[in-house]
Amino acid sequence: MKSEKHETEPYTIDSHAGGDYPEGLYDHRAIADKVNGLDGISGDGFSLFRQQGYLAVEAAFTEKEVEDGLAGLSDLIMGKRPDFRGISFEAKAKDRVEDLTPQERLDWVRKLVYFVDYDTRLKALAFHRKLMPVVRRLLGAEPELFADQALIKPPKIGREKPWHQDHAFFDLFGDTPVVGVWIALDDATLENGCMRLLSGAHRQGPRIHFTRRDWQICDDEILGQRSVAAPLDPGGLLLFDGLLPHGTPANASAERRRALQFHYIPKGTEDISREERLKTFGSDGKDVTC
Ligand SMILES: O=C(O)CCC(=O)C(=O)O
Repeated sequence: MKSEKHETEPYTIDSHAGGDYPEGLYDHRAIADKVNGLDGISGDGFSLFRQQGYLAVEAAFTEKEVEDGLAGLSDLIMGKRPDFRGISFEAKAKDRVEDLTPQERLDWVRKLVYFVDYDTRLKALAFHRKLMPVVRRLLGAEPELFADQALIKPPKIGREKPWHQDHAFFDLFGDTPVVGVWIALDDATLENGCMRLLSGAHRQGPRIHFTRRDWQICDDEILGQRSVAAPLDPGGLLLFDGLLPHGTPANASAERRRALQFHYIPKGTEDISREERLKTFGSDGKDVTC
């Protein structure tokens, strides 16, 4: 199954409320350890993934592959494929999009979705010969690319992505194995919004999500927990379990933070309805508040 989304508008604007968040929500207690290269993942690395729900890998992709990824994104943002409809701007760009030069657009785009069929360089990263065997082993099945996104977090205006489980966004049974791959194309730092993760918390299963600043886990469930930050150099990546709670703070810095994110599921996985998903991840009928 492949999740389909075809926009009819030339672009969209971020529709989530966004806004301020409690101090300390993204404080970290540790920095993620990294293994070197996708070839360097040993049996211990795979065990660590199962235990922590994530594995950070440095130097997974070469400088050239990172440059190609960035060039692919820039071309799509600058409109080199007019038939591509997957650009979403930051809410703050709402009344400005038509006035931006293609070059200015680079710093107002929040996200690109479903682009792999529009750029061969980006597609090559999603199906990279070193990545696929790792994903296959983590899934325990032949991988199918389920979702592809570029998450840009522009300087100064890039909003937070509140704490969530990716599974809560996908119309899949809660026990479907989902492997996420988050690839840094710029330096992802503590300041510009690198990933924060709740190590091991994927083993607690699905969590209720609420519509607040985004579709998210309640802040109170996260505040005071011991989270891990995962700064990465360009070409580094994070492998993570679809049930692992994670989030990123706003980018108040002057630095870009561009990343790719791919999700894989076992080939032939059945989908479910939105209503079915919300029975697991939604709050209705569960006597919970946020
Ligand atoms: O890249 C980010 O800032 C967060 C991405 C993320 O966690 C997601 O979109 O699921």
